[in-house]
Amino acid sequence: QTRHACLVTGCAGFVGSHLTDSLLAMGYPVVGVDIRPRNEAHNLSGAFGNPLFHYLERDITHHEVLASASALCGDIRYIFHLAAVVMVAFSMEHPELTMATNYTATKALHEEAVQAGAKAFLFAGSAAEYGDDPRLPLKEEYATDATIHNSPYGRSKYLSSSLMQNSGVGCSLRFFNIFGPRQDPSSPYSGVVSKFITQAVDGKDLTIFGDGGQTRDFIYVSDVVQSYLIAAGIVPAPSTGVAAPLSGIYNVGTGNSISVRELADQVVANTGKGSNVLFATPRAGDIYHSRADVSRFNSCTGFQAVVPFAEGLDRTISWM
Ligand code: UD2
Repeated sequence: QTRHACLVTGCAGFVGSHLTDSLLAMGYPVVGVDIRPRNEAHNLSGAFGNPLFHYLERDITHHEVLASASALCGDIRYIFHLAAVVMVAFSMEHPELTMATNYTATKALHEEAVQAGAKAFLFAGSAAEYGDDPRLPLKEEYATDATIHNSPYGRSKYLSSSLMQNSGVGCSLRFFNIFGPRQDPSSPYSGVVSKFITQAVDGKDLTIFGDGGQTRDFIYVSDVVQSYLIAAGIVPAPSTGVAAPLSGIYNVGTGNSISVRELADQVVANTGKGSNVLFATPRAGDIYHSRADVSRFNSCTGFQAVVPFAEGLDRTISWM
């Protein structure tokens, strides 16, 4: 069976590299686009040895990304668009760059994809599109222009998701807090799971911003990859057995949440180095509770996250 080629933008990142590896393992040719030079794309060490993989070092805001990618391996039918400014704090200081990267470039790539008659276009949406909406669990329709005042990041993701919805072509998966191996722990704004694990493995103290009662819906990266494959129509939906690309907006989370305090305690217990858990002032703009209503994606496809939180944590700790 012929496998159509895929484009993965942001392929050298945390989620993009896992998605790339899975597509290659299933025999799909992949053109990976990323702004990182090849020698800094450490997450792709497996992919680089694969003859099905083509790497294109490219800023996503440059023109005709799809045309350049197609020149490397012919007709591209599946587009996974993950390249983005990913840090909320950075977006506050660079609102224009954030909009250009996360919205304008998405619009341009989407237009190219529509013209080329692509089979599936998957956009990486975000829980940030809900701002600090206190209504839990968060339903897709809650995100509106009024919810996205928090950050240029949230605004740019919201506008791109709306583009998927309003054009009738393309799908936005709104991810909640993703964690797992390859998540970069090195910046002050890195995900809390990767930060806590690195600190605990090094025997350092963990710092909770606020009282630790804040909760998040943490989803393990392999579940996220599976959600992509189902939404693209590469893998059949568990409930129907039919493989077909989706359009519209879907939350992707577990539907459960745990507190940052519980997370810190579990990490310390599982790493066994006796780190202390300290408390500091809350982070500016932090939201308190976040949890996905996962019923829309679940009722369309039967998708459910399958990796229990504790197991995801163990796998991530083993990887460090
Ligand atoms: C996540 C996303 C972000 C955006 C946002 C939308 C990640 C890494 N970031 O931000 O891109 O989509 O959701 O709402 O997934 N914390 C500590 N100590 C630390 C680090 C963090 O207590 O050393 C707390 C932090 O104050 C927050 C919680 O842990 O209450 C989660 O922080 P995060 O940066 O992992 O993710 P979040 O939800 O702020």
